[in-house]
Amino acid sequence: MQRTTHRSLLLARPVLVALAAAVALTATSCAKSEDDASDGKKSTAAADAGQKVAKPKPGSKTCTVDAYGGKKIDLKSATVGFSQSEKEANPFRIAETQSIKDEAAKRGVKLLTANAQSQFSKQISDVQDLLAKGADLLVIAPLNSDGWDPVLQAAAAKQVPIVTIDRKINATACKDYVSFIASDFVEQGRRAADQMIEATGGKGEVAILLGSAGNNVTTERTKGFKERLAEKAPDLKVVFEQTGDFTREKGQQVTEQLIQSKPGIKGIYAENDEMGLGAVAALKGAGKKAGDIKIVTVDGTRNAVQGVVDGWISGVIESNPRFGPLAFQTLDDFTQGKEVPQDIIIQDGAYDDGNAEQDLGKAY
Ligand code: GZL
Repeated sequence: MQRTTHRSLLLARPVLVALAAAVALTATSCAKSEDDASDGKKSTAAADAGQKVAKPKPGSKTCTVDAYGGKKIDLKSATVGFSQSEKEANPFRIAETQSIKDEAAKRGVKLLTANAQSQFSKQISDVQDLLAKGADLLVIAPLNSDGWDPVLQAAAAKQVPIVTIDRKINATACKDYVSFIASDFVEQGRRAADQMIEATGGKGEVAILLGSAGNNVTTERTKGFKERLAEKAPDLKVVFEQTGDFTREKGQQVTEQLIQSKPGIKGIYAENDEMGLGAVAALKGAGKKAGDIKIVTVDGTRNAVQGVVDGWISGVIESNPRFGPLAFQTLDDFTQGKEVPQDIIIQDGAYDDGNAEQDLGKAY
């Protein structure tokens, strides 16, 4: 897709120190940090109550408004449009939207929001509406990774820069969108496998409740999980995989089928907390006791972390939804002409029986 490049700026290339500043994110930390968790040590002390810092993905290229073909604007006088993908029944989405709203309010930036209610066709029309309403900049939390061309063309025609958060769109950075800010979903899968190996002793049969199809989160969380099992616990076999569409209802339905068809299943990896909580409901309904089947989930919602405290869930890998500060910092730096990373990784914590109780209040 061609973009007219308006070289409206003679930019001194900002030094990389501006880049480092652009990705500093201060947020209330909630669980043991990725570094602690990666060595597999149980967290005994409270998680670092300090800061969580996002970082440019190793090897990330940068983008400037000049290279992108945008125009320099003052964020304070701009209108930002935010497109949320899924209905806000899922605490991940509630927290994600709230983070965007809080940061806009903190910065005094006018914000327009839309929610696609988990319907991709609606998300496309939502973004078209945001452009029609005069959004100067867009932050998009995509439902799917493909099918974005109409939006990219419409935004480019109006020279409206896009920052994508959370899930990836299959397009070109610093051309179709400025930056992509997200968790490392493959690493989340690896860390979930570590917790599953610990919970099950590394032997037996496990099931995966897959996320919804058509996005990178599901494929990458599955990839990381399977890679780690093969690497560290080849006797822990995945014998069942079925999507629960990232919803609690479907997660419960699929788990009810699972325990009928695989009565010897030892563990369930749910690719998000909502499905994991659905699995807990199914096990309770089948008369199982807490811990009979080990459950590991991803997100870090309050109910799932309570499930760790109650013994129904063995571990939760956080998927940090607090994109607000980082998304607006990226927009601010970009519109001022600074270099911004094309790929930014937000740091995630984790919960297990070593820290869930003391850190419960920090889950979302
Ligand atoms: C992950 C996000 C996922 C959450 C789910 O960043 O895309 O979508 O893990 C949500 O809870 O449905």
